[in-house]
Amino acid sequence: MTAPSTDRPRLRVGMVGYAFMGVAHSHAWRTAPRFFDLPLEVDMAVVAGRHEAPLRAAAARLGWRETTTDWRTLVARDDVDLVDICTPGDTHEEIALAALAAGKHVLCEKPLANSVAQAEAMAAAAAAAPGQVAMVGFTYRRVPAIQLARTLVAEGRIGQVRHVRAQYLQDWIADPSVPLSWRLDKQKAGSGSLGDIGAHVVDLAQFITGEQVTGVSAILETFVHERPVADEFTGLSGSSSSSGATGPVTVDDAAIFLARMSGGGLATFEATRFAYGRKNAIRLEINGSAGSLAFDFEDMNVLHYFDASDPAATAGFRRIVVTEPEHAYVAAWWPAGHGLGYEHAFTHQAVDLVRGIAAGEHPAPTFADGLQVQRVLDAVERSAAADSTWTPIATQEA
Ligand code: SOE
Repeated sequence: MTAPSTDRPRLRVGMVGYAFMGVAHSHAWRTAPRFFDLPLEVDMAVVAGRHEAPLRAAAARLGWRETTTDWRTLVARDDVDLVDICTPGDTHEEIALAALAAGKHVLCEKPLANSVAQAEAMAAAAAAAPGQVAMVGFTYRRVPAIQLARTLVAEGRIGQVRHVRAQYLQDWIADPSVPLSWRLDKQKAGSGSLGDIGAHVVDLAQFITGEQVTGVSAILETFVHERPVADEFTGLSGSSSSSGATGPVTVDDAAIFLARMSGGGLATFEATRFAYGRKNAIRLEINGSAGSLAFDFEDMNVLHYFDASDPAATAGFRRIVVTEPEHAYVAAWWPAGHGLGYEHAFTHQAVDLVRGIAAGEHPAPTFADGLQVQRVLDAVERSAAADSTWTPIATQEA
């Protein structure tokens, strides 16, 4: 299952974790060299996980050459150039610091860490290793329609940003009988909907507008406090418990916050996994002084654009199908109109990372970008804990 051999230098990847994100990353590592011209040959060298039998089965299915049940041996190997961290948030800091200390490039799943202190340590370690790339997996940035939205804002096509309306809506735990998983455990995940999916829309709002969130007023809520303990958790929807045992949910089920943007605009954010019928709805609407943009991931190949200078009689939201070869990444794929899916953004992330490493550049989002989002998440939690008190966030140099 390894990519065809070439005389290009190799980038030997070691991945830690092989659940949902590990599967998505594996698909990306395998697919990127087959659709994009890459300056390095990707070698899916080794995958780490705790349990030997499922690890071996996953490695065989996903195309990894070797396995190890100890991530430390993976990080220490001379034949690994990049460590890809696809584990729960409580392990990110330790693995990333070890990988950077061992001279490896790092790709780390989002959110960067479970706390600002951890994210600061990670960003500092990355800054102290300027020859190594350290990137955080805010993957949705690499959806072509999101790239187009950012370009249109940068070109001034909607003018000055007045409003950002950002929602990330899912429903996979709306049913109280869905069992506990690490995503509902504060120790492991850091927070609930806020960090798991709210982090994505904070990143996207900032990425598209080129601005930063400068303050928030927030509410968090946990609707279901006790859930069945899963015998075995097999996926996002989980598997039911037969023992009848229950355990506490220790994270937020929903996060809603008001915010100010650094350009003077106002923003609202909503992140919930209790929105029945919404499976992966990332909805962004941005209203500017000269027009508007709207996006919904559930129709991810489309961007809606309203140009306020159009004659009133014919003005309206233009439905741009973002599948032309002129659009970011699309030329490598299918003819116009054939569309991309969730997995393609992971492939684009791998492509940009490999190209960045070869060019000696630091493709965004860097660990510094991940830290900045972490500061927003932290401000949301502090605000919510203080009856929604307005909580400012210092802007960071872009
Ligand atoms: C679960 O809510 C989840 O898998 C997130 O953790 C991912 O970041 C998102 O892409 C899909 O939903």
